[in-house]
Formats: sequence, C-alpha cells, structure tokens
Amino acid sequence: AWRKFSPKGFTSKEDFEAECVRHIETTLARSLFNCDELAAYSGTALAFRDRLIIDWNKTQQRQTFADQKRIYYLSLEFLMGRALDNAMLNVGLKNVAKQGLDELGFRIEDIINQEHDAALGNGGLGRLAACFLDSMASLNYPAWGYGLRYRYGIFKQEIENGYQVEIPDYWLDFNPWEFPRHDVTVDVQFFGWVNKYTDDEGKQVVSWQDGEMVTAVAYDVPVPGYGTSTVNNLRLWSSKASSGEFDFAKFNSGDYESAVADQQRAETISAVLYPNDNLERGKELRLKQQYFWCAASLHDIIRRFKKTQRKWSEFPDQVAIQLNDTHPTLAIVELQRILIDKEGLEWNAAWDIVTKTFGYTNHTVLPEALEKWSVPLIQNLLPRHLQIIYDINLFFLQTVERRFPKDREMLSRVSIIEESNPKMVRMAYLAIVGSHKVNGVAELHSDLIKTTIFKDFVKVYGPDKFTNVTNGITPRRWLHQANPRLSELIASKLGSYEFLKDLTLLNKLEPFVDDKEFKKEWAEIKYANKVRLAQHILKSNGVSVNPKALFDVQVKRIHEYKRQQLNIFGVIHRYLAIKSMTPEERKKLAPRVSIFGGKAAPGYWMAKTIIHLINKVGEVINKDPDVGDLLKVIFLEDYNVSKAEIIIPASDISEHISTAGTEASGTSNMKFVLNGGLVIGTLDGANIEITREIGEENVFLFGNLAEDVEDLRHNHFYGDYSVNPELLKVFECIKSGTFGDEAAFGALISAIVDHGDYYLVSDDFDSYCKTHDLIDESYKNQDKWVSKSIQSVARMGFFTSDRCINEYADSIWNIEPLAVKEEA
Ligand code: 26Q
Repeated sequence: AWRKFSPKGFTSKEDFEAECVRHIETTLARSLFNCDELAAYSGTALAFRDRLIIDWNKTQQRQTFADQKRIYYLSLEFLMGRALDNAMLNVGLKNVAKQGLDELGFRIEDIINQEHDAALGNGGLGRLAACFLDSMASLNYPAWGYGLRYRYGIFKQEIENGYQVEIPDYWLDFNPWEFPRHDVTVDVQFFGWVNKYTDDEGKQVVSWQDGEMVTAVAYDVPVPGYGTSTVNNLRLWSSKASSGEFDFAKFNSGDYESAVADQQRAETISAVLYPNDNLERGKELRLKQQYFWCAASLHDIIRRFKKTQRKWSEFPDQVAIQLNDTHPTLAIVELQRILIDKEGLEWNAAWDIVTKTFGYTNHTVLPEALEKWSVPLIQNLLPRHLQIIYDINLFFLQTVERRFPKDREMLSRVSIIEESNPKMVRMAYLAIVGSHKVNGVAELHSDLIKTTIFKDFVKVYGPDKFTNVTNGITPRRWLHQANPRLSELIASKLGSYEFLKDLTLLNKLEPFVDDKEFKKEWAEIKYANKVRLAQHILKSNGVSVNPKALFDVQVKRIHEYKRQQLNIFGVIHRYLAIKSMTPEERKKLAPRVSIFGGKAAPGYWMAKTIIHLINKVGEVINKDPDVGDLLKVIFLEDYNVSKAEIIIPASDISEHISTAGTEASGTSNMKFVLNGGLVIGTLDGANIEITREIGEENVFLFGNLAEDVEDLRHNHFYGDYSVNPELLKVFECIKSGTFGDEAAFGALISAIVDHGDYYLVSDDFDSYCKTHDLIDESYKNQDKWVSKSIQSVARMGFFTSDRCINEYADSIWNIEPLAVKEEA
C-alpha cells in the first residue's frame, strides 16, 4: 500500500516545475525570491534524482533477487564529469525540464553548466572507468564500481604568467548525486604485528593484532543506463576515525588534542587524489589509500556473498573483480588472507578461488609507471600481507622451477620480489599471478606487453592468459550530449537514435558521404561548434580566433611521451615559415588555430616547462601583425571532462602523436573522430585500429614505427646521428630569446640535443611537418574534407565502450546481462 504514496517523480512540465520549486523551498530551505542559477540547478538535479532513486532501488532489488554473478570494477579513479545532463538523457525528460526551466526564467544550458565536475581521476584511465560504468548500466549488467571518495579531486589549473598553478578542487559542498550510507561501514586495520600460535585444539592460528583502525564509510552514487531502467551503483569509500574504545579512552583521559589529531590522520586517507598520471612514486599515504579501499570493498563484496549462503567454492560464480591497473592489487592478497586466516580454508583451495575471481587490466608499458612498493614499507603497514605475498611468490616460483628446472635467471626475472636494496614488490607481477586473465587496452599494446614487460609470464602461463580488449568510449556522453546537433542530424538520416545503443548502425551514414545537402548540414554543425569554442577562447584567453581557420587540437595530460613538445616545435617552425613569406605567399596559406590543453603533474618539471613554452609562444605569435589570422596559439586552462565536451566537437584536426609504442591506447582519439574531426597521429595505441576501421585515406599518419624505436634510440648514442636541421632552427629561435627568458626552455632543447632524444622528437620532426603541410592542402578542399569526416564517423562503430564491455563480459567475466522487463 505504501507504494501508492511513494514518489513516482514528475512526468509533465507543470509537475517538474512544482518538484523543482518544492526542492528549492523545502529540501534546500531557500526562498524563491533569490532563486539564482545555482538554486535552479539544485532543484532540477534533485527532481531528476528522485526519478533515478526509484529505478535504482528496483535495480538493486532485482539484482539481489536474481542472485546471479556480479561484476565489481575496482578503480582508484572515476572521472565522471557532470551528472545532470546524463541523468536527463537517461530518465528521458530533458525536454520537459527545458520547458519548465524556461517558464521559470532559465536556459537549460546555463543550469547544466552550474554543476561542478566530479573530477576523481587524472585522465584516460579514470575516464575509461566512467565510460565502463555507463556501458555496464546501459547493457543491464549487474555491476558495481568501487572507488575512493576523495575530498579533493584533480587540482584546478590556472595559468599565471605562462606557468601552471595548482588550486585545490574542493567539490563536495553540494553534491546531490551522492548518498552517504552511515550504516554501511567497514573497519580497516593498519600496522600492528602477526601472532602465530597453536590454539587449544592444536590448530595453527595466524592473527594480525593491534595497530590502528580506520573506518570506511560508504557513499553511493547512482549510475543510470541509457534506454533502460537499470541504475547501477558506484560505491565510494570515505575514511574517518573509528570510534573504538581506544579513542574514547584518549578523550576521557584528557588527551583531547591527540585524539583529534588521530581523527585528522584517519580522514587524510581519502583526502586527496594523487595527481600523477603514468608515474608511480612510492608514498606511504598512497599505499594506505590502496589498502583502505581494497579492504573495504572486499569486505563489502564478501558480506553480500555470504547472504546467499553458498559454499566458498562458488565465490567465483558469483563474483568477478576487475582490477583497473595494479592500483587495487592488494585486493588479491586481502582475499587470500580472509580465506585462510578468517575462513579457515586451505591455501590451495583459497588460491584457486582468488585466481578465478580476479582479472587485471594493464594500461602502460612505461617502466616509470609500473608500481613497486618497498618491502619495509609493506612490512610496517601490512605485516600479514607481506607474509602472504612471500608465500604467493614461493608457490609461484616452485611451479616455475618445475617448468624451467635450473633456470635461475628466469626465477629471478619473474619473482614478485625484486632483489634490490631495499627489496621491492612488483605489483604487476603479483596482479598477473593472482588473476586468471590479463588484458591490454589496444592491439599493439596487448602485443607489446606479451613481447616485452611480461614476456616471461607468457612462457610460464602460455599465451591464453593474455588477451586484448581494445578501449571504447560511451557515445551517449561523447556524441549525443557533447554534440546534440550532430546526433540529431545522424538520427534524422538513420530514422532513430538506435545508434546510441548499437553504434555499428553508424555505417548507414555511408550512402550520404557524397550527399550535397547532408554535407552542408554536417559542415554547418562543425562550424557552429567552432564558433562556440571561439567564444569560449575569447572569454578565457582574451584572444579572438577566426572560426573559419583550421582548428588543430591537442588536449590530454602533459607528458613527454605524448610529445606536446613536438607539436609546439612544429608551431614555431610554422611561425618561422610565415615570417619568411611574401604577402602573396601568405595569402595562399590556410589559417590555423593551434589549441592546447592539459594538466602537468605538480612535480613533473619538464611537463610544466612545456606548458610554459606553449604559453610564451602564444603571447608572441598572437600579437605579431605579420601573422594575423594565419596562426594563433591557445593554451586552454584547466582541461577537464566538461571542457572536453566543448572542445572535442569543435576540432578539425586533433593530435595523437606519442612516440610509437608508448601510448597504451588513447581514448580521446576515438572521441574526436566520432565528432567528425580528422586526426594526425603516429602508429601507436588505438590509432592503428582506428586507421584500420576508417581507412588509411582518412587519417594523417606520420613518424617511425614501434618496432624501430629501440634501434633509433641506440643510434642516438652510438650511431652517426645528428638533430634534424629544421628543428635546430626552431631551437635557435628559442635560444635567441624570441619567446623571452631563453634559459627557461633550455631543458627541452638539451633533452633532444644532449640527452639522447628518448622520445624521438627529432627523428619524427620532418615527417610531422610534412604531414601538417599535407593537412593544409587537404583542408583547402573542404568538399573532400567533409566527405572524409562523414565516412570516418560512419566507420567508428567498433569504438563504443558497449562493444568493449561485452568483450570483457564474454572473455573475462563470464557474465550475462540481467534482463529488465520494462513497465508499460
Ligand atoms: C600510480 C602510483 C602512484 C600514484 C599514481 C599512479 C598512477 C595514477 C594514474 C599511475 C597511472 C595513472 C593513469 C594512467 C592512465 O591514465 N593511463 C592511460 O589509460 C588509458 C585507458 O586505458 C589509455 O588510453 C592511455 O593510453 C593510458 O596512458
């Protein structure tokens, strides 16, 4: 009977307005007289949230009742961006809200823009996790995300005098999308010591004693699917001091300050996201974060499993855990510990369960990004886990020895323990040994891990343990939300929005590749998106750019391997060329805007120097009257998910120019092409598969191949080698002070001239510049360009994260979707 009175949520414009106003007045206790855009956002979000909650509860009940296998996606990063527009799309009442907000005197776009990004991630890996959650819900997989509820997400970037400055991102002031579950807590232990003894019945007992306890509190975030009523759950853990007797004793004994200090120390665990991307630094707090989150998540998963009253051997039939990189590897050790120390299973029975449960996704081959933790650090923080790691290693090495008798070299190469000083635990090796499947994120990358960093493990386990699942992106956010007009145009030709659920349907666009009317509309939409970005640039950078110019975009984390330095050197090369041209020659040149965006890790000095150079080059070029509209250089501050949603639909060309073999996949390459942009790229990561799908004639490829990189590097030191002369001219220009303070950029130059040019900037420079000249030529033929654009989009179906999730489900998780009977 209570159902009758339970909130069903609005369906009409009038009901939406009433709900919105009710929330502003009662939930937020605000007067309608000073209802600003933020209040309107809050009311709108709360109204849509009510609708989601109903389906969320039903989904959870349905999944519990169905009692089938669930997938748990463990990721230290979920780069969700904004939630309201996505909630509107999935609830399906955006138009109702638009009309309602209109009547209340607001534009829906302004309201959507009020929301603070949920920026709990660095870049690709974190955004991938967010796309996966979207796909898992949209495909009706019973899936949970588990992560940390950082109080501070990735820092906000400001540019001051051309330098990056980091501002803390405190984002939790008002977050209608999270639900604190103060009743869902887990106590997590740190430090202490291991007590091994024989109990009264003569049984060996191992117990981890004393140390300190920190409590994990669950915060749940609803994850709605598109075109389904499935709403999955993302559970984020927040740390607080545990209210054990210990603390009470301190308070009561008058040790008030130290009790408060304990509290703050506990809260520090989930305080801040580490801002490193593709670099690991063995900080104790990071290890604490990892264990805190793994222990809480596993405890929660086991609690749910135990309610089913099944035998432990059935655990892998109920639970699949996917490790997003090695960050959650301690979950492997923790599950083994619980099974043997707490549940009394034999080692082998426990280990069989563990390895059947876990899958590990690798996202990098860069040696500096592979996680290692020092043995003394683990010994101190997690003494019992260290013992178990040693036992895992012992049993593993025994099996290796049986297969490769007397190969001591092999044993030391594959050992989970690196025999250095101090000794280190190699987390990737532990993750491989503890999982039944290991996957890379693009074909080339998955091949490379098998032939380089993990080649010995292929010998040990055979090739079948290693597989590829090429990354994908959600077309809901990255096409429909970011580029509504393009999505609408596509739908008008395809007859429905079904392509948002089955992206391969885009191939039905191929017949329109030469359709004059269609091409005109296609080009108009790109132009409108560029006008919008130009307005944004004027507001944020004070620079007026011509929307008719070719927009050349490189937005991603700043890293030497991604080679933003190659791009800016190319820009300077172009600048020098323009300066030396006659006015007639200049008239023939296609105007360009070079747009950069991305954050540097705060401790990554080279990356910060690259940002500095880009900004200084921009200052000079943008006000040079010889150049005018022919070239503008823009660095967009604080690149994040919501900025990406504006930038990506506005690009003509985007740059994916990593040294071949270094970028595991890249995912923005997919987003740009899906939005009708062409790409310039190296034969790296997913660029290769994108080229295969859309056709070589639609991609501007350049540069050396991955297979040649090693020899080239060797040649820099030992061969008859000299730096590219055109690049040397660029260096001369920088050194002569053209962009101010030449000393500031010396390191960028000497990395190439004096330190072996590890990233092959000089080797690829000529090919890069020539390819840009080719782009200039191609862009002049707009007609052909637009055809390429349409044809590329038509062939992008493969790169949906829906395909990707289905591959994980089939080949790694062995899990089926849970059918939903939609109500009439
Ligand atoms: C590790 C230890 C300590 C502190 C930080 C880290 C850390 C954090 C984040 C290490 C790496 C990351 C992020 C890596 C990442 O984003 N990798 C990207 O993953 C994408 C999705 O698969 C790929 O497309 C990119 O190629 C890859 O660079």
